[in-house]
Amino acid sequence: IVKTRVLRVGGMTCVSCQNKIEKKLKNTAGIISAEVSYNEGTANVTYDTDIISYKTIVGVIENLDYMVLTDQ
Ligand code: 9UX
Repeated sequence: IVKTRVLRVGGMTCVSCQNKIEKKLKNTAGIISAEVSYNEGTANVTYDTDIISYKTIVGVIENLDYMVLTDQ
């Protein structure tokens, strides 16, 4: 099953943060597409639930030292 979720990400303080998170998400198995916005403070992630869980995606972002505040 393919799902898309929008996560609210805290801790991005410049556009390089956005690119760093986006690159990591795109290189993560099971994530089909990822768009991170520094301006919006969001990560829009489309993923295959057979391969990766939502919790694992949250963990990928947190391991880069950003916070997932809520999802919308
Ligand atoms: Mo910008 Mo983000 O100088 O980790 S890259 S703060």
